Amino acid sequence: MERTFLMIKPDGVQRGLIGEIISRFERKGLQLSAAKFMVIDQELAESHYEEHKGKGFYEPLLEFIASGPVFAMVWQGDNVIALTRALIGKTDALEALPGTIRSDFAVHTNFNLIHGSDSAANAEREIGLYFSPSELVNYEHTIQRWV
Ligand code: IDP
Ligand code: MG
Repeated sequence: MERTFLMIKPDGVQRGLIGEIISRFERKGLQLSAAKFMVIDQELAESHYEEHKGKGFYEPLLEFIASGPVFAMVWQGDNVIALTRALIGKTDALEALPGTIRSDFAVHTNFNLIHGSDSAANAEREIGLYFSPSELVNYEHTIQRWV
């Protein structure tokens, strides 16, 4: 069982896509472990995206990600990191495969709707930035044996 951090960005919230996006993970058979509707401050934005510091899109990205509410989540399931990255699609909307979230709804790379952890190490780091251990809900997800 693996965990990942997923976050609907300010553009996804403003476009009314929270339900649409979450339903894709639910239908896949993944298990929701935590969720929080919040506005990111500058310090959290910098920590989240520290790997991109110095890149051309870094400063606009920080401004964008803190520009309005986001919907932060933890999901779990077998291979959940790779599975959710596949459902999300490539970073550039032009390269995202049809049927993925970014292909279906995004036009520009800087408004690509959702963040998803790209490795187990980053997932644990990002979960820790947004959630305390007590906010992760442990429960039996009865469909797991059918997926
Ligand atoms: P990812 O979200 O698919 O993991 P990363 O390479 O980690 O993509 O980039 C983080 C975020 O930075 C992207 O989701 C996107 O919002 C933004 N970004 C990345 N590359 C570009 C770019 O070339 N132009 C504008 N924004 C970018
Ligand atoms: Mg990334």
